[in-house]
Amino acid sequence: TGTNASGAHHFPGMRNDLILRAARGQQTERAPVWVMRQAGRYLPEFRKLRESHDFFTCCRTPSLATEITLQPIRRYSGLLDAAIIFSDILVIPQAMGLTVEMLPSKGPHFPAPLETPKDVARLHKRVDVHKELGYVFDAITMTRRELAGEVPLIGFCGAPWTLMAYMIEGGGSKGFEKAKRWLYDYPEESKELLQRIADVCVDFLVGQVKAGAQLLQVFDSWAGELSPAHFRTFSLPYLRSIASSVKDRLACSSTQCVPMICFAKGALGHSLSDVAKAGYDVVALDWTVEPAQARKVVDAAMPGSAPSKGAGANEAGHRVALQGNMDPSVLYASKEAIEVEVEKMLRSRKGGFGGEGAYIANLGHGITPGVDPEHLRAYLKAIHRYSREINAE
Ligand code: 1CP
Repeated sequence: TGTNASGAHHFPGMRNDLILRAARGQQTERAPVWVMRQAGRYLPEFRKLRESHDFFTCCRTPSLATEITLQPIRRYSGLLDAAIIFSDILVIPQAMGLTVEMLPSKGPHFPAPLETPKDVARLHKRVDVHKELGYVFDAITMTRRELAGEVPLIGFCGAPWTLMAYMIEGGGSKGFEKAKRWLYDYPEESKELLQRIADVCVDFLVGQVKAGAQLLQVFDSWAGELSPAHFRTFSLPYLRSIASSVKDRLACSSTQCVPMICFAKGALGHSLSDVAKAGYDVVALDWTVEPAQARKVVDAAMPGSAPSKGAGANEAGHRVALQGNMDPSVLYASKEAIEVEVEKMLRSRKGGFGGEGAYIANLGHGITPGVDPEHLRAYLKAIHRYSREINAE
């Protein structure tokens, strides 16, 4: 049947668990690597499939979502250390009752975004994630089976602030003025909305783990649009409560706890130490942060530097791991330049990420549509080569 007596799935054993060990703060023989947006538009096989299927149809059809998730794993066979389930952060606003379309070459579009707090009444009072987002859970379970233990599977969701920003702007935006105006004009109503989104995030992430996700990432892609004070008021508390609620809920249901990654893009210049203390196992860094500096700040931030736990330990008792952080634009440069940048990231004179453990290699944001897939291959190979070299020194 594929499920055991307690209703949990059983999947083939893992043949590569590097990323799970690194996420739990351990030293690994080389740095595991995956890339945000690795399943997507830069891949010709994805674009081909999209010619005959609408974007959200791909998300809602488990066999298509599984196929797209596996495309980069197949193409870069042996080079990627994780798969990320093909979906989008905007499935939560849909589940809450808003219509979201994906317009060709324009991106996400909400025909009727939230204009004033009165519009919040249009959202469903209670969201049953099994009913609204069960297709994501089915895609995760199917993908875990197909992966057959080759690499772990990452589940994800958007963070409350980033999702609220889309729900009010009605799509992508340069300055997020409408959403930021809410924070000044309607702070209490904003907090209520953020809390409602956070509650759905928790149910959704817990459901993903029960379906087979082995690692979770929360994407606060537009955290950097907020002032430091607004980040602390309107983003950080919800990031924190998502981590603690997901961990509590998974412990109660005795599903094994999975490591969680927090990506608060653009907010780490002012809030890295707060994010390090937010209850996540891994802090994802964008490219504006210096690797060695980040390691120092994160280790210093943790109250768990008690000798039993060691520097940088979190509630789970292990060192907070880092993920990142090459500028995705480097992938437009020559393969030689890519190798140079990878080596710098892992081993610079100022100290890189290499050799330290508790580290997952990635870009500082998603790979962009115009990148030559062979340049991504050069990046992945360089990570393997330099991190092995540095670890052996
Ligand atoms: O036409 C198409 O095929 C649409 C392209 C596309 C793809 C491939 C979109 C539209 N979303 C996705 C998939 C996607 N989105 C994944 C899949 C797994 C992966 O390979 O990583 C993930 C994790 C996301 C998450 C996502 N969606 C984020 C957070 C990550 C990030 O890059 O910051 C955000 C901000 C979105 C919104 C979104 N969806 C799609 C676009 C073009 C956008 C951004 C629009 C904007 O600029 O605001």
